[in-house]
Amino acid sequence: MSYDHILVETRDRVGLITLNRPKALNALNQALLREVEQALSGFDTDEGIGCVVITGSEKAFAAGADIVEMADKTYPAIYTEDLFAVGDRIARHRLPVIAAVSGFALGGGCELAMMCDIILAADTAKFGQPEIKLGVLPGIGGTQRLARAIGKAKAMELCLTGRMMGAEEAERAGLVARIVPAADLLDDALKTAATIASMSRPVAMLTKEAIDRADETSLAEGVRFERRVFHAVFATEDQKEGMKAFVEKRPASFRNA
Ligand code: CO8
Repeated sequence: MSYDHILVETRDRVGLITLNRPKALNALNQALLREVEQALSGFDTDEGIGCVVITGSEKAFAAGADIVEMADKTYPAIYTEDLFAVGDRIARHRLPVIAAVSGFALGGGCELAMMCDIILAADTAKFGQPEIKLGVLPGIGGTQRLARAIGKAKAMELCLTGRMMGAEEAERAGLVARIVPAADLLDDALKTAATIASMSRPVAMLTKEAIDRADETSLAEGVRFERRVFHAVFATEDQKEGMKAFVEKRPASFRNA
């Protein structure tokens, strides 16, 4: 598969997607988002891959949806083509995905990072939903995911003023898992991804699915779902291997079975 707007590589059991429109600060046009979706689908169906990293450039993870591409669109046109429905498909992938964010993650860029399961931020990262300054609002899940990640008050303030927040504020607010010096960002993300990829692939996918339930359902339903999944993993060889390895004081060797 060849791509025009992203670079796709594998590093051992990790899939790496690099957004690659440097002249437009990785602005997310439709073609780029479709390519990200295709690359994620390829990794999801590749048993050899256990985790994916999405990253951008030093200056920008992505500075938003492509404003030039959107500017002249009409309501009937974007309604009919269901502009940005591709975001729903990106968020539905089953492998764990890490966003390694350096520089700007604005608008659709912040939304793409929030579609991922873990955000690692360089100390240079800047997050924001500045759509209101363009006379629009977030449209790829930003109002919902940001409010869930950092709470209503802060999400309101960011979306209504369009101000950016730096990495430290984003970590304090709960948007970011960890801050890393910019020069170490990719290495750290790949190492974290390799750790995840060394676990049982189906159990990692089930863990992601269970945590995602927290956003979608009541506590009682979520806990019930988690318990069913927990019971179910006792049907896997990987549970037997993981627990046996602990008892035998050796590292586990999972077979994804
Ligand atoms: N779209 C298109 N091109 C962009 C974008 C963008 N989002 N961001 C930057 N660029 C381009 C610039 O136009 C410029 O191109 P050129 O060199 O040809 O003039 C190039 O990238 C470099 O940008 P700057 O010169 O502006 O770089 P600076 O370092 O001065 O500034 C900023 C960096 C602050 C990031 C600035 O570029 C900026 O404010 N960008 C726009 C940020 C923004 O508003 N993002 C939100 C976009 S809207 C969105 O994401 C909505 C999604 C939901 C829609 C759902 C509909 C259903």
